[in-house]
Amino acid sequence: MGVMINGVYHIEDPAPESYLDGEFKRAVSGIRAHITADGPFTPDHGRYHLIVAWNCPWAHRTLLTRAVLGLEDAISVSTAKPARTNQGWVFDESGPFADTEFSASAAHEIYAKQSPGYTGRVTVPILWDRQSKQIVSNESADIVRMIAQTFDPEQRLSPAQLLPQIDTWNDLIHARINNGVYRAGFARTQNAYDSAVTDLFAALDEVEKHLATHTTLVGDRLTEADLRLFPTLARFDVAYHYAFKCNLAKLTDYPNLWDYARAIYAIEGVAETVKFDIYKAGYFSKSELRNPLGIVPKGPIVDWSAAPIRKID
Ligand SMILES: N[C@@H](CCC(=O)N[C@@H](CS)C(=O)NCC(=O)O)C(=O)O
Repeated sequence: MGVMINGVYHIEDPAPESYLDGEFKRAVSGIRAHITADGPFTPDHGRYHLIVAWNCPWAHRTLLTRAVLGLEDAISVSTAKPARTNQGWVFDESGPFADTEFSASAAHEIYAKQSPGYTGRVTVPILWDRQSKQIVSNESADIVRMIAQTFDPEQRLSPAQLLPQIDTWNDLIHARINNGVYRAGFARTQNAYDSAVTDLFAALDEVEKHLATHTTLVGDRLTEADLRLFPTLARFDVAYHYAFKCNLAKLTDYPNLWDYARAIYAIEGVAETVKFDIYKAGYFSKSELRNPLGIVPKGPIVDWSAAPIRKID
């Protein structure tokens, strides 16, 4: 996997051990500035540009936030191709996978614009500030919260009184579900896989139980916590169930989670952020470890537009 060191992209991480274990990791703080009312990054329409990939679940939560708050015209987007190459996330010269902001051919070119030189992974999403010509943040959790809190005067997705509950759910969802599917799919030993998959499905059982008596995760209304769970649910049956061996059950086997997922899908703007074929193209792209022939399965056939019982708005 590629890595950026002092602003220069390296196809292979030259020090993967130290990157994982110590010094190199310490140097990688990520880019975590914040948009605030007082600035220097103020919530101005037309000022920011998001770089995403449709298949990336972390990017998906930022797209969902933008969509449900109706900020499509306020924050522009470039979308990388679903399959990464040795250049990492790459773009076409034109068409839906072109970078409309910089005409970049790879996301690392955007990180290279950061000064002082960036050291760390070349991940999406990236939130770029046109005014100061730098990346504000490459941390999706921060991007979601800063958009929800500063671009929406009513703070509908993260109201102050619900933040403690939202954060409790966010922690569970992040560790055991969003990241849980990756811990299962990327496990290199049977033990690591067994423990990840057991914990993932225990967490899904907890959410299923909660949704039997609640419309959503917090306050019977749509919050940031729902937008952080939804990307994993949307990818579950088409990708994680097969590609990541998360196969103790499908999303469609959980009556409450499945109804809840369709109710979120039915919210205005959400369906436009969901691209099942691209999830398949991404998660089943050629990989020596997981899918050496790069064959993409045809199914499953799932009817996301079936009317849900609950209504979320
Ligand atoms: N903490 C980051 C993680 C983002 C992330 O890991 N994105 C993946 C794609 S789904 C990526 O770009 N990985 C490339 C790499 O690690 O080299 C966030 O939530 O924004």
